[in-house]
Amino acid sequence: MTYKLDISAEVSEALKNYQPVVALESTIISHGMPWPENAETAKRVEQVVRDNGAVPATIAVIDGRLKAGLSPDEIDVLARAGLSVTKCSRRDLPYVVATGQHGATTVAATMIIAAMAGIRIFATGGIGGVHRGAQQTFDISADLQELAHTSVAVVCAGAKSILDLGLTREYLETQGVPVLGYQTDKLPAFYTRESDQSVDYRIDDPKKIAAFLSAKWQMGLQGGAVIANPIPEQYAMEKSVIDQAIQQALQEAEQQQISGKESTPFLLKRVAELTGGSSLESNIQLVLNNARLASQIASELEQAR
Ligand code: PSU
Ligand code: MN
Repeated sequence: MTYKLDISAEVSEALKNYQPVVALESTIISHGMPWPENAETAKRVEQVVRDNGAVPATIAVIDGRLKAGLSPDEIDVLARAGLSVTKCSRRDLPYVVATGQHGATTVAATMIIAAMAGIRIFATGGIGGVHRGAQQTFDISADLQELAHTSVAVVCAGAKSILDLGLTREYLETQGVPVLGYQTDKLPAFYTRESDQSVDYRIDDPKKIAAFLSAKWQMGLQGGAVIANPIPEQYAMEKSVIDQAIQQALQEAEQQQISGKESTPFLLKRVAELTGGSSLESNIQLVLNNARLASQIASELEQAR
């Protein structure tokens, strides 16, 4: 059998005309937020991309076909089905393709399909990383290896402190993945604007971020980059509140022996439950904020060509 990549008419037209395109992931839809906020957010994010002069390409697997650009109905299918949709990272893609199933793509799998389609900029909430306790569990997200090899830049609000941010930084450094801070010197920690980790380079202007990426890729330095964009001040959460929720979620995960691909969704869900609706609103707002910046960078990258 051979795989099928469906690039939507709108996305394919944009790519043909060298218009900016921003990839968006679907694990955040099926596994990252509850219905109906997940579907509403996915559509709002697409609208923010359009409002900022770029074309959105939400990425997923539908009936075994790779998709770059989903219809509103396809977004609803993934959003309603929620956790019953297979969470797809690099390892899982062949399974959903070969069996003709739906797949909600993680950062890693979204990067793979974006690269196949010719899309270089991707906006999401947070990336996977090295988990706390990875010294024992070896739990390191495949997102980090993908960033090492696949030439797509990921705009995110840093990573949640369910992860070990220091080890995540070390891993990215070893793999040669640059971590850029947009208007910040500190690596953001998703719900909060700062962590105790620094970024590699602070760059305050989307045009200069585009210049960085052009320089990297023109030199043939394959791989991605992390563009860390802090959550807007007014939506940031109190550090003590979020730290407490994360502590408890980690403890429960250990007690219930949650491991493998279940680990991240379990922790995200528990943190959201423990902090009530406020974390969901923060989560939505930071994704919209990342879509805005990604669209600006994608526009600058096309203008620079
Ligand atoms: N972090 C978040 N929200 C998310 C994810 C991570 O704050 O929705 C999702 C992304 O799709 C990411 C995936 O690529 O979890 C990482 O999962 P794992 O750790 O199993 O690789
Ligand atoms: Mn893992």
